[in-house]
Amino acid sequence: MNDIHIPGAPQAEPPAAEQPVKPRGPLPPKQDQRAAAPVSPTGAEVPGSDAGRAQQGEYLTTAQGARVRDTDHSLKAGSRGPVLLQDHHLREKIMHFDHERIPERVVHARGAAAHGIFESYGTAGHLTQAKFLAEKTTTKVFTRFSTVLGSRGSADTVRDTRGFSTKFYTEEGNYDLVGNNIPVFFIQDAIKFPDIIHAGKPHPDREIPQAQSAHDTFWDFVSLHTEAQHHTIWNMSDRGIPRSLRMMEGFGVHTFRLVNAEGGSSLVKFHWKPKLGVHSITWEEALMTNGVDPDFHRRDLADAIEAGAFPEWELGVQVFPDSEDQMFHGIDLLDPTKFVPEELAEVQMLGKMTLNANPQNYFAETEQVAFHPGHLVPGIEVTNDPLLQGRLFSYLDTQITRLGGPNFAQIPINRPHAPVNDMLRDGYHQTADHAGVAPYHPNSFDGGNPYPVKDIEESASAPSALIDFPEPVSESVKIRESPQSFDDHYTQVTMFYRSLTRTEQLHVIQAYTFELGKCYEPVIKERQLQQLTHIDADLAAGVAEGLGLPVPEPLQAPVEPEVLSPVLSQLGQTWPIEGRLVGVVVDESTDVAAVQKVRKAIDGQDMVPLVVAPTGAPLSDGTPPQRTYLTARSIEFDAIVFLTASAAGAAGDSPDGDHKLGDPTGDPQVDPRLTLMAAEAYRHGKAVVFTDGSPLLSASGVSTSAPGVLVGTPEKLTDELFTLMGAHRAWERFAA
Ligand code: HDD
Repeated sequence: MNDIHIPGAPQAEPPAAEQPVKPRGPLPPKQDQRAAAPVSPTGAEVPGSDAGRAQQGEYLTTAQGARVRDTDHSLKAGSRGPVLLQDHHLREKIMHFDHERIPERVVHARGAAAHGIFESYGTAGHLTQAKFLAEKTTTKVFTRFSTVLGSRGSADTVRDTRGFSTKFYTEEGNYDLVGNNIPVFFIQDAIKFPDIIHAGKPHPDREIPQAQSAHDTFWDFVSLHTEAQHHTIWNMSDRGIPRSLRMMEGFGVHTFRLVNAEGGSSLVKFHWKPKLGVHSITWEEALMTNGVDPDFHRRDLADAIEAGAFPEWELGVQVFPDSEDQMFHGIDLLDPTKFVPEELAEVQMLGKMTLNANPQNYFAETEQVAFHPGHLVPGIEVTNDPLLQGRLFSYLDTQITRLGGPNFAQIPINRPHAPVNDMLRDGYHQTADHAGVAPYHPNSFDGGNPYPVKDIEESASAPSALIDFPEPVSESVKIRESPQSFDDHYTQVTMFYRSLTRTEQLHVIQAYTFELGKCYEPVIKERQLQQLTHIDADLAAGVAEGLGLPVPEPLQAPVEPEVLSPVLSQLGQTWPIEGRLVGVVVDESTDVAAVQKVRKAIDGQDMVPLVVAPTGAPLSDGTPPQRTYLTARSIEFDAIVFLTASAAGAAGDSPDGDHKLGDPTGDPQVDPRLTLMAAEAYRHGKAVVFTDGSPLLSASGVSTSAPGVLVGTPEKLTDELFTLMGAHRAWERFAA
């Protein structure tokens, strides 16, 4: 890891801010203070040189570059008089402020992004002529993660699908893979996209709830529109509440067509596989996090990158023959509500993405980036999936409203890294100063440039994008209906549920029970229960019991799935633990040597130790704590080491006196905030370490014999702790 910026770790003291002084004569030119003062929230220097900054120089200027003497007072007719219209600085400043906001994305409004690289293994030449996949190359990327339903200011850990969009700046033009962390979608035809989104967004009368599917209109739609049941069960599973953006899979969802240099084609589904594995939080943690730290996921991503724990994903494809019927093991590859289990088609890895730099400016990059599933390069094409076909229209269209005109490809974050020689001219926000007089083809000015590939290259297979693979088109009539092969809405839903472990199934049951429990209309709950009877009898019975409703008679029995897909489960494996956060809780009596030993061991695993102390006062060796009992809450830690040897911070001693959290009836010798922290971490299945005889154990109700609870000399228990963390949770503590 880089040694400079461990989130929350001690940082060099920033220089004290200069006090404003009243100038007595001309001020000496000021030095640029940015280099001296850390500017990121964790104290790290913002990457990028000053030369690249839009704003330069020591003097404040107007937008026209004229120096400004005073920016704190408007020009008035006398110090108590009215403001004069001629004050251009005032008008320009206010005018610009008034227009700082642009419309947020109609979906996926809340997002966080990072820059990185994609290193191809160079093994895909037999599948595609796309150079960034076929050759062993490195391509710059920008990846934006998002939630779907919430507004830009909503919370991160809501139960929702996550967007996973990557822009590859290839030398053959930009390629966008605009996917989700769930491999199936709610609907089979794009014409229904406004319907599912209207149903999922807040109710139009009161505009509540924010960023949630736990309400009547959502469940009304999915219970009436049965093809949505598959995506919905993924949302109700732990996949709907990821632990981190770094610990999510990504899926292209649709089937795409790859074309190789010989013109041979294959159908593929894209997969992103996170190096850290797929992990989730518990629902209680999600609810708490939304209040305690609504920026949990974006903070985690930015901190990890800043700490040098760069997240990585492998990109792979499942490959299917480009057959006439485009079916695979009875699954219609054009149906976006179906996925192909990895047990039937393995994922072949093509390369690795590493996210290694945070954006410098959120608005310029994360907000203005414009993805589009139709941004394709030679060798990658779309299929006739009706959902994908509609997307090809929507993404171009939406940017015109969102980014204010048709020239959004010229915004720096959207600019291709390949030469651009289009014939698009003028329009709002045109920043190119096009030379030449003939932006049309053919022309006899401008040397006839630009030429389409076919006018230059003789070979029909010369690389060019959007080559329209000569796929036969069925001799059919115009018709508004889906093929029969789209009709089965339940078998894969049953397969998904039955592929999970019992612990995960219980989470699914609880999630449905919670969400339907938030609905007001009995008929909607009953209708969705009816749907569940078509998926799995145990699922329907579990949810019905929680809702206190009878289980409806199934109108059709669940179909026994031909295969299960155990790879869908998050349990039972061991994963890398780098980049995880471990709380190290101390009190006045803690031996600082032990603290340093534990910190060092954690740091040695490329994890982040965060010291939690009674107050912000440094430990006896001068180490400043990163959290206090007041600012820390269990949800931000993956594991906690309690080095509190004694009866820590007895009630009443704490600086915030009566305002302590926790159970006032507990052991008066133990700070209730620690009791709460230990009890929560225990309840959420996290690994916890206690000193021998810690009064915290009995006060928090933690059983010393429970799996994942270590008691003894904490600095000697770190290896055991790290092994426990590799499994993500002590799953045995959850009901099964
Ligand atoms: Fe979409 C944004 C993913 C179906 C219309 N979509 C958007 C984003 C992601 C997805 C990740 C955020 C991009 C970003 O970070 O800027 N969308 C999907 C997936 C789909 C899907 C995986 C199905 C497999 N989307 C879909 C349909 C339509 C749209 C069927 C419309 C017919 N999506 C949009 C949009 C958005 C968008 C309205 C909003 C902002 C934007 O495009 O740039 O055009």
